[in-house]
Amino acid sequence: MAKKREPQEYTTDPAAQQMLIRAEELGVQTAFTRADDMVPCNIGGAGMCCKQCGMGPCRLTKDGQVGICGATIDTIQARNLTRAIAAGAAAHSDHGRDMAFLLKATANGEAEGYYIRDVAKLRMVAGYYDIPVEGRSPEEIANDLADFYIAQFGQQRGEVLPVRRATKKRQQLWRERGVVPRGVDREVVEALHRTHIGDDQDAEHILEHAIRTALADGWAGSMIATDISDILFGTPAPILGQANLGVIKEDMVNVIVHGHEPSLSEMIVAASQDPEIIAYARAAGAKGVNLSGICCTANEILMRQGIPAAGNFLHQELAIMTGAVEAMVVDVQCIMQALVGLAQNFHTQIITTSPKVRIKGATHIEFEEHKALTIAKQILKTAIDNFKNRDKSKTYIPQVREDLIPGFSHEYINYMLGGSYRASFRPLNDAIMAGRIRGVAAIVGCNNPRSSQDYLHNLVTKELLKQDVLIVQTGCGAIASAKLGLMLGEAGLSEVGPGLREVCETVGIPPVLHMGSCVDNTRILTVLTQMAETGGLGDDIDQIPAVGLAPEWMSEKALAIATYCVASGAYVIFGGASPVSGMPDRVADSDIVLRYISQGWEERYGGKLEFIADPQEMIKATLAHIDKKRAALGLPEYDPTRFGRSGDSKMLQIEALPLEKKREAIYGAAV
Ligand code: NFS
Repeated sequence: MAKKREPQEYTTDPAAQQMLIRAEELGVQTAFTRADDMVPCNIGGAGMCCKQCGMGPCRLTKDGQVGICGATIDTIQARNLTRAIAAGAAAHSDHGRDMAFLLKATANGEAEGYYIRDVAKLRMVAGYYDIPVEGRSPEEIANDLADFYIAQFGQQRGEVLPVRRATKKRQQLWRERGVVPRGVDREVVEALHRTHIGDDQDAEHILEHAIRTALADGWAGSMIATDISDILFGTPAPILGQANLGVIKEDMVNVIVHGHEPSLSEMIVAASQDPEIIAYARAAGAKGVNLSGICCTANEILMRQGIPAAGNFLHQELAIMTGAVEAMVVDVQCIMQALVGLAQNFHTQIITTSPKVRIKGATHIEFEEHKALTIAKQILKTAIDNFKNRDKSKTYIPQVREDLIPGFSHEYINYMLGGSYRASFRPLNDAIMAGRIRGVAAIVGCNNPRSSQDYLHNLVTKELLKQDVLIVQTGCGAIASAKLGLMLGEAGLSEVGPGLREVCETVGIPPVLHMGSCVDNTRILTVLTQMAETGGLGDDIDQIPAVGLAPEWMSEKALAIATYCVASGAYVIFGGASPVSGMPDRVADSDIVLRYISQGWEERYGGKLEFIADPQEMIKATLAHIDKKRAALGLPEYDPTRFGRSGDSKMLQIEALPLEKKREAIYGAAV
């Protein structure tokens, strides 16, 4: 059995620490304690176990050993990784498909409570695919766009068309390598086919299809999901929000929405503001209904409505332990089965809503878009009816919460840099070219109870900020920074390098930009593409001084994201353990795949995937890559002392100096 850790070792979040002490008092298990009890299988963990057929599972632990069918270690590892990527791509893309059906139903007046909120985005997206917009109603355009998007999933031949939104050079590269996805579903199905017993048995060939499958996620399934969420619920723009368990309120009916699809959560937000529901809650003795979110559902409604986030992935059990949550409403993905058993210690109802997800012991209220508002109200009334069952003696809400400003969609970043008439990435490119901003890092992904919650995220984020690296975030990583207070204008600036600080002060942005849920990682692809097209930083993503990091990854979706980012030209660093690490000290050549997804992919796509457990090494590798890309572009070497003389804070400091010191501070000692 692994060593049992103390609450302070489980997490760096003070609210979570309080709740884990509470868990010990109550004698309940959590993912943190289960991780202590469950030693990971080192053979499976290294990708060296094949359980694709009934002759095995075959564990290849000796030099030169092969499976019963003769499969070699690299074939097995490539199969395992490709299957994980296919599952991740399937999860994102099935979400995208459901959004496309919702758009269709909305366009045809069949989706109760939904309407098209962002007509400008609808017209813009339709324009990418030559769908006529002039003289047509939003519903007509939306109907055609929905049909077009639905067809992208089942398309059999040709190319998925959102790839047109990549740089010309990148599209060309994908075509030359034969990896442009034909249809989203086709690539996922083919990934499963190729990795079945007795099929594709050349690791590099299998991994080329992993690239194609991941591209079907990033440049189709997920991109479709983000587009439609913006069209139906509004493209995010900065808004004030809060994060952490302290957003749960003692005197209100607390409902937590958890999962991924904004279709349900947005409707629950609407229902919670309905006078009928507010009156119903008051009649039950509460002040009203207090909504908050967990995981990517949290990000969806935080970005658009400012609904607070109760926390990230590892907060789901902790929220229930507050004893103050009347209902946790879940849809799909990242929902722990342990919630139901844990909730039995309290009065919390776990309500499943998706036709795809049921959990034994949970209440199922199936969500259906045709009666969405009615069902959302029914869910809230179920929660309100449960308020009377709350046991005050079991209530414990840690008073920890932070303010934040989320809502940095690529459209908003473009606008904020240039205003309505000059919307452009030019100022960002210029700041990178001058060296004010050293480079950009996207720090995204999950929590993983194998490491201390948020520790790796926050350590890497804080260090890169000091090094003048602008950070964009999504998913549970974004909530980690939010809880730390790094997403609030000036609040995040005290620890930021001088050049980056100047830019943040001039533009009026926090140094860490919250760009949304994990599906919204496609916004990062769009930003990088627009940066390449703006000029000065090469002509494709692989030339930009940028790195993607997922320090605490755990889900298959994260692997799919990593792979489409690599195929798009990015260097991606994952923390924790590699699922294809092999044991090269015991089995020679068990790291062929590990090396291939780094050097091999870099030669082919200009991007690479590496697993680096040590955070200091992660930071070093990030900065080295950024500096290497700067040098390749002929940009000046990064110099931390060069900037930081202007900017609001500097001017305020200078203002406070006596006259003679002022002159020196502005012009330097030599003047
Ligand atoms: Ni992303 Fe979002 Fe969080 Fe990981 Fe799960 S919620 S889709 S997978 S755990 S970041």
